[in-house]
Amino acid sequence: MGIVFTRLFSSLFGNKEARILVLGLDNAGKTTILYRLQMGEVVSTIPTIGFNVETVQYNGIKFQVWDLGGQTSIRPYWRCYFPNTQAIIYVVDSSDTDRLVVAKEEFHAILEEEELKGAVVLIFANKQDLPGALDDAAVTEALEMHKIKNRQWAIFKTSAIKGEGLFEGLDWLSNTLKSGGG
Ligand SMILES: Nc1nc2c(ncn2[C@@H]2O[C@H](COP(=O)(O)OP(=O)(O)OP(=O)(O)O)[C@@H](O)[C@H]2O)c(=O)[nH]1
Ligand SMILES: [Mg+2]
Repeated sequence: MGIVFTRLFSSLFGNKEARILVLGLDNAGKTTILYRLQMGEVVSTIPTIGFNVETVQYNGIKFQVWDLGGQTSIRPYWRCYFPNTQAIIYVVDSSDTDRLVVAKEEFHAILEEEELKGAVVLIFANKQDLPGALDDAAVTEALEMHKIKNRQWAIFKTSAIKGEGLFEGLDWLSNTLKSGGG
């Protein structure tokens, strides 16, 4: 089936599919989050060179979740994955205050991309279990979210290690996508 027909067919029968990119600096916790969502477990990770992709069925949506490596040298390859993306999960290490400026710059560069214009944005202020982690309001400010116009977005405090906040975020994402976002 063609992609348009597949989407129509899926949405008619309540089996919506969504392609999600998980982006963020290296060490933010993207891969840990992916496997927490998919398996409900903390896996031990190594830095991702390339990508991991898994399917997560949640709240009537089949999410195809792409977790891309975040190291400086491989960030330029993120754009290869941009086409046909309905949502971005942007993961921030809320305890890595030294690199929040870099995290902000990469984030705004993503939002400038034509191919991601329609994508909704879910931010995970991750590693809330660590001492000194900034809360959601502080991460919102650090990412300069006030500059963002014409975009559906939300931020959630998460701890991938403790399994907190992730499914609350996915609830928001699935409801937003079902009501026509992305
Ligand atoms: N304390 C704490 N550690 C976390 C959390 N999430 C991830 N980590 C740890 O942070 C480290 C990096 O996690 P990854 O999931 O590999 O990070 P990544 O964003 O995939 O990194 P790249 O693949 O290099 O882009 C690992 O040691 C994780 O166990 C969290 O919520 N709290
Ligand atoms: Mg990774």
